[in-house]
Amino acid sequence: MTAQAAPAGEAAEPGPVPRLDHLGAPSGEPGWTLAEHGFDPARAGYRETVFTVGNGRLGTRGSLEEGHLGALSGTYLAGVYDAHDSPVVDLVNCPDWLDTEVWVHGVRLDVDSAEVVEHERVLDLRTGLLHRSTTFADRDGRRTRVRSLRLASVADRDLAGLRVEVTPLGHDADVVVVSGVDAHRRNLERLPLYPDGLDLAPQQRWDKWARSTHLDVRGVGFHGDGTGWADVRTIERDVRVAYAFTVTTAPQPERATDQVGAERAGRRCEFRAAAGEAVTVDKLVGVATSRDPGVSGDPGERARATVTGRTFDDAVRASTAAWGEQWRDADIEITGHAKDALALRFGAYHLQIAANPDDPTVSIGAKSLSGEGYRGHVFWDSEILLLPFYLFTHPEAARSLLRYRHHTLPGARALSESYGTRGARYAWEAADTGLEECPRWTPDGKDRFWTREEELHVTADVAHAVGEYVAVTGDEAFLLDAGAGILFETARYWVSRLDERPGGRLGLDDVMGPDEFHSHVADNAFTNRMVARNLTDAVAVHERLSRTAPERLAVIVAELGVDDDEVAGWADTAARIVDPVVRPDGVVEQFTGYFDRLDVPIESWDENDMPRYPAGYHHFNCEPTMLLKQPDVLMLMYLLPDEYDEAARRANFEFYEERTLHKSSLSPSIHAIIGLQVGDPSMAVRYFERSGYVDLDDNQGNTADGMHIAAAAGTWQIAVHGFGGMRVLGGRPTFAPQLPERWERLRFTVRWRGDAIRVDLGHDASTFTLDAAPGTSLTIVVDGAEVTLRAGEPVTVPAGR
Ligand code: IFM
Repeated sequence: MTAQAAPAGEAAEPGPVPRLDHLGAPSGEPGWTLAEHGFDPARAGYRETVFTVGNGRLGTRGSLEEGHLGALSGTYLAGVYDAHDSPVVDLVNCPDWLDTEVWVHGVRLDVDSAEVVEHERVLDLRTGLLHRSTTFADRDGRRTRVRSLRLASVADRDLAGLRVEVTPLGHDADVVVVSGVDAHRRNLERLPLYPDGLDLAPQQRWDKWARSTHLDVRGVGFHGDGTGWADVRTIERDVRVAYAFTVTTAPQPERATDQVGAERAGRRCEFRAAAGEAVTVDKLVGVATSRDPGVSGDPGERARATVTGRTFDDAVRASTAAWGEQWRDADIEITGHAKDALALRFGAYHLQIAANPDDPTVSIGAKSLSGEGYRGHVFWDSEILLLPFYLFTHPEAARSLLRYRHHTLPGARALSESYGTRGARYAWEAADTGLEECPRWTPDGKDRFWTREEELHVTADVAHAVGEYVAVTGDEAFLLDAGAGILFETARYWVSRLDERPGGRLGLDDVMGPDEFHSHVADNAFTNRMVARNLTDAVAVHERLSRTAPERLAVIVAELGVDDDEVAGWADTAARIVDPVVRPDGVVEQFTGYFDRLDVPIESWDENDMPRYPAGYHHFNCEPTMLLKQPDVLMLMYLLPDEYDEAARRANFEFYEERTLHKSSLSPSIHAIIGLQVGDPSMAVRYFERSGYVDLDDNQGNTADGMHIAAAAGTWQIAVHGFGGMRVLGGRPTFAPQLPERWERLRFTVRWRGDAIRVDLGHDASTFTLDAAPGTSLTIVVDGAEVTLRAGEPVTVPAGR
């Protein structure tokens, strides 16, 4: 999917913050707001994505409430997938709770049928509130201002709300506001095949797409107490989704009626408003589904209970307070460079609205809940790019991501069985069941993806994440609940999947490493090493639990049918996996025969400083070359730092960097960090921009499809693990700060085993404060030297001691 490219840097302009003084102004603090000035149809899809509001349970795109030609509105509920009418499962575009019409003097106000005199929106990252102010003029020149405020509550993830305020300016008016829920929804399905070079207006962008229907609308209407409702069922998965909504107004309308269509219900409120007099319509929406874990009861009744007795103001207050709590640990602050600072906060905002710590049955799709790109499917992105952000800022959310992999173990087992192997094989693209959801072909049917069959490494990546989680949180109980099951079942898978090599060694044929330009390869270094680590981690955890929790371990192994011989077999298998070929200069061969491929130089870069394909090459014909889509050996060195020293990292960085095209938004961050580790800070700033500005500036032209959420997390990793030099080494948090010149300070929090380290890094000195119960102490390592922190006592360490 593609969208028109945006003018670089536009969203990041700090610019004047509009004075949206109703309903609580946006904070207006520099670095905390994302603003839109004027309505531009060509940028509307991009805005819809970046202005998404959410809470991990639902995400609602930043579409204008009244809709417009070319809009792609969407509310997505984590875990609500359906495969009816589509070749692979979709994250369902659920009923639209924004649905609002505003009529003044009988004229409908929207950007297509009225003139837009002024239009401003501000997303307040601190509060998660999206503020809007639009002044329309009708054909007779009469102006009316429409303002709105919306939220997806973080205090109660079943609750969302919208306030719309209409003010006739300089004229008395009959004002009608219809506010409700539209359950008539479709997912984008297949790109139309347009002749090459056809340039469509943005209003027509989605016009001819095939759409898929996932919802059977069981009914919409109003209860006797005036609460509206919409009740839908996903056709293939049979998940019930219920909405309930209340509409309240100020002042009382002259007349209020319920409008009930086949798939849409709304309250129609008619006012007589004097010039300059505002009418306000509040809508609170409760959402419940039949798949919500840990709750019982009719979804319709639960949704209704969510809105009963609630007011919009209370919802705003509670959610704002909850955001304040979240930001305490999630904030990442840069002083000295406004755009970099905004890039990090914007990313941290989107990462927070993507995760739900309370739902262990869902993970985060490649576009979070902000769009339909990749159909909401879950990739290795979750464990490798996203997890560290949550691990160090919100470990409860990290735990949920991993619990999702445990929850979907039955699907992973079934997937393994379908390939004739044992244990659990995680899907390259997963959704609600853990079964494989990755398409085989490009949407036009021309090119074959091999990721589904061959990107096996995701299984080892999940296992790796289990170890990371336990190391950082110290949550050993997680191993008993879920982690051991994941490790044992994945270890078992590898034993049955590995291929024989001469001399009793083992390897893997027909795989694809993270670099998706090369399929059907043998002994991809990344995959082989990660598999070996998966096996040895399983053995280590088995050994540890046999000492610390033998009775619980006995239950786990009995359930899985694992015995001591099998565990010994994992250790033996790990030791027999072939090591990658390493050249005398230390460069690791990405897979067998890689060094014999054509060495095609990268010679040009686009306006966003991203490498262009060399002439004649594209995504599907780089196989015979040494060109990389994204880091592979470097990713290995990033994930397993104890296996490769600095000299190895440097040699491989120098070799692979100049052959990497970064055709994945996951790519630049890893290059930035490894570059910093081997002493190349100049390149790191360049890579920071490539990663951090990808959605802020829409520099890949496809932000309209949803956020590149892994890039947001990768950008956070550049700041914390790269410039902050924060790593867990020898079981301790270590820091080796090297800030770019254009930053003055970098501040963030690292959650560590239930406590928090507040980190404030500078060029000359850095300060660390342990936020923990009085009397607690913790030893960290800064620039190679031990530093002991005591709760509440800041310690300042001069740079480069
Ligand atoms: O998981 C990634 C993959 O590494 C590159 N293509 C996009 C996927 C989803 O982000």
